[in-house]
Amino acid sequence: MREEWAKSQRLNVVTLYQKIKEVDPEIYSLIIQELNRLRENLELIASENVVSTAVLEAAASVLTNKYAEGYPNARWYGGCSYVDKVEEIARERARKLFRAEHANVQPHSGTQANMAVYFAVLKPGDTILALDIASGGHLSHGHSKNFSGMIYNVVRYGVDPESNLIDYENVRELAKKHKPKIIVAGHSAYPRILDFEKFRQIGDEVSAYVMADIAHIAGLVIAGLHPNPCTAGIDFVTSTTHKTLRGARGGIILTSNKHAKLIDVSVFPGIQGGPLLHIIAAKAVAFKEASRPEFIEYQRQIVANAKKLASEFDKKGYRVITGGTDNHLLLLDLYSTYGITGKDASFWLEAANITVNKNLIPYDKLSPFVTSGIRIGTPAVTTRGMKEEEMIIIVDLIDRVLRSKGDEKVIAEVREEVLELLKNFPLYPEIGDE
Ligand code: DSN
Repeated sequence: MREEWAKSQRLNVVTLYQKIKEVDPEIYSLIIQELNRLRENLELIASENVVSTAVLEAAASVLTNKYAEGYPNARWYGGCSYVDKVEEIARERARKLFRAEHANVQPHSGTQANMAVYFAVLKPGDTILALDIASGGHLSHGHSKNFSGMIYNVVRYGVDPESNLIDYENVRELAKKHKPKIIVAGHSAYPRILDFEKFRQIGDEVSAYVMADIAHIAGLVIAGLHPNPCTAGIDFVTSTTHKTLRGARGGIILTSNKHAKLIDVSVFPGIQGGPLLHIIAAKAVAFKEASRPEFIEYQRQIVANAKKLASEFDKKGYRVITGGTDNHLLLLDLYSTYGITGKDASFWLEAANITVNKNLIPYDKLSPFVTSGIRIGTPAVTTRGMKEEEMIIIVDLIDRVLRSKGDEKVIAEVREEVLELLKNFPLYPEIGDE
């Protein structure tokens, strides 16, 4: 009896899905449909990726049951001996990967990580200097409809109108003029290297804190393919764990010992209650995966693939913002060259099983709901094993859909070719088929 019970509790991903099927067929069916969508689509959203089954298992583990308000060895609840170890391991691995003195692995998301930093050092009305959204900035960097834009006085730096690169002299001028309490270096859609040393210098000149939001480029930073803000004297480094880092969905904050207490208190009890230990375990597993040599190779391929996409689009006459990319993403201006909006393009491409997102481009004249461009990223397709030769095919497929202006026949043909291509790159074969 006991043995049977024990056996029935031994969950793996497959049996877990079988339970959902029994208890909640409606949600089960949606999970399977999403699994099939992932399998049958070319995922080119720059902020998305596909985690390993080890990460999935950790995220679906019994640790979801545990309340553990506080930090390891200083909790408000009993029974935390194992989860304490999980969080210790996650923190240690994060510290090592990013060469940071202190890591907080509790933020539920990148936005919460940013919120914790702001709440740690700013008072309402204080000034933030951050990249504007059309130039690649993020909602939580002071968008007017986000808490950050509502609570703080936000001053924007943009990119140079010609090169579309960050103009550090302009950042310096604005910093001198507005005396921000914090300068934010980071982006959601900027295809070039960020110069953290320059941000640090500017921060020092005006006695401002500097926060680097490396949500998009965390994997590249770990692999040494992008400068590391943790070793450039940046005060606070925030990140998500699910983009190029390829871990469970969530956030982290990296900082120095000097600011450690400030940050920990700001995360808990400041802005969050109990941490999600199952997600922290999944982050720990992803950090372990990210410490392997294969991860560095994977990041190299992400960048090589993005560069290949950029050069192929360029060859076909597309306007690639900044003329290319140094990282995992590129931005295409479709409107000025072909009169196509980002909204239409992403809609047509989705119909052809190619997922991208519409995106503002620098100095965009169209609304954020329409946009002149699309953003394309390579983390997910690289996880599936694609290399430069597949990037050539992908550009051809996208180009055919866009040039046809969403012609149904072309979309149907491209969709078939996408499905054919994806057959060579199976996704989660261990989960099996419905
Ligand atoms: N929504 C993410 C992105 O797509 O860049 C950032 O949070």
